[in-house]
Amino acid sequence: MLKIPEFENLYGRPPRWMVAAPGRVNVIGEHTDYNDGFVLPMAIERYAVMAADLSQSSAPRIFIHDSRAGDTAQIDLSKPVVKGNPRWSNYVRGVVAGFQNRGATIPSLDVSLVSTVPLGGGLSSSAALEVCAATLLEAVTGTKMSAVEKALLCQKAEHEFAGVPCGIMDQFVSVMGQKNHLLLLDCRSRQTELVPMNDPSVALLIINTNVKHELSGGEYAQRRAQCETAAKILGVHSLRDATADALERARSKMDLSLFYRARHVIGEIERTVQAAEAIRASDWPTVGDLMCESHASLRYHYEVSCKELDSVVDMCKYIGINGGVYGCRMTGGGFGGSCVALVKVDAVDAITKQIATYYKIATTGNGAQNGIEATIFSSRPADGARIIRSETPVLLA
Ligand code: GAF
Repeated sequence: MLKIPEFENLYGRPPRWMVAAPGRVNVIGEHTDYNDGFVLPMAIERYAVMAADLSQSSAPRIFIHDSRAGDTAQIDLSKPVVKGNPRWSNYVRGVVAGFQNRGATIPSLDVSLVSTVPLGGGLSSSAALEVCAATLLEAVTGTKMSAVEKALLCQKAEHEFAGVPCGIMDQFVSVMGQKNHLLLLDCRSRQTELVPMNDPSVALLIINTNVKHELSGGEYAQRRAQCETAAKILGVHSLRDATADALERARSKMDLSLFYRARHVIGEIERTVQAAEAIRASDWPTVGDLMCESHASLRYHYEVSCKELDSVVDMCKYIGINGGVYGCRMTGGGFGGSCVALVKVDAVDAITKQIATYYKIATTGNGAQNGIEATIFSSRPADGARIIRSETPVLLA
C-alpha cells in the first residue's frame, strides 16, 4: 500500500488520496505567454505531493500541513474562501475557491503537503501547488474538467489569490506535461504539440542560483503592461501580431524601453518556433544558439535577468560546445531563480563541477563572504499531474 509518512505521522492513519503535480523548466519562449505567443517548457521530476483523507472533525474545513514551511493552514469551507494565512496557503485557497465557484461540494479534509520543487527557483513551485490542489479536489469531489479548464482555474487562483498576473504556461505544463516530451504551447489558440526530447546524448541541466525570485514585486506586472502599451501603439491586439519591421517603423512613436520590450517578445516568439523545429531535427547546436540569444534578449532588452543568472550563462558560454555546453539561458520570470543549459550527457559531471566552483567565486562578497552555492540537477521531461492513489470515491449528498 502506498504510504506517505508525513500524513501518517500527522494524522495517525494512512491517506485515502495521494496526488502529485510537477514544477517546470521553460526551455525557451520567455515572457511570451501573456503576449499570445509560443512557449516550450517541460515538466520536471520535482513535485508537489498531497496526501489526504476525510476529516474526522465535524467543522467544514480543510486542514493542510506543509512540511517545508512547518506550519498548517485551516481553510474554512462554510463560506466562500478568501485570502488568508500562512501566505503559501493562498495558492490552495484560490483553487478551493475555483471549485466552490463551479458548485463542487468539498468535504472536510485532512491534508499533508510535501514539495520538492525549489521555492523561488523560477521552477513554478506555485503552479505545482495549485495544480496539485486541483488534482486532489478532482479526485475527492469526482469533478470532471478538461485539462484546459483545470489549468485556467489554477491560473485564476494565482491572479486573484497571489496577485501575480501570470500567463498560462506554468499551469498548462504542470497539468499537461508528458514524459520525454517538451510542450509546445500556442498561448493564443491554446493548442499544444508534444515535441519529443529523448535523445540520450543530451540533457537539460537546471542551475538554481539560489537567488530568490519574487514575481509579486511589481516588475512582472510592469513588463506585462509595457507589452500591452506597445501593442496598442502598433495597432495590434497583442505582440503576437506584430512584426520586427512594423516595430522598427514605429520606433519614434514609443520610448526606448517599450521598443526593446517589444523587440524581445517579437524575437522570442520566432526563436521558440525555430527551437521546436531544431529539437525535432535533433539539431542541438542550433537549439543552444537560440537559447543564448534568448538570454541576451532577456538580459539587455527585457531587463529581467540579474548578475547571478548572467554569471552562470557567461560561464556556460566560456565552457562552450567543446566542453559540452550547447547553450544556456535564464528560465522563468527572472530577477533570480534558475538557468537552463543544454549539455552533452557525457560532460554533465564536469560541467556541474565547473559551474559550481565558478559561481561560488563569482558571488563572493557583498554580504556572501563565502559565495553562494548553486543547486545543479538535471531532469528528464516528466509527466504532468497525476492521481497516485484514490480509494473508494466519496459519495457526496
Ligand atoms: C512566470 C509566469 F508565471 C509565466 O506565466 C511566464 O510569464 C513566465 O514567468 C515568463 O515566461 O513563470
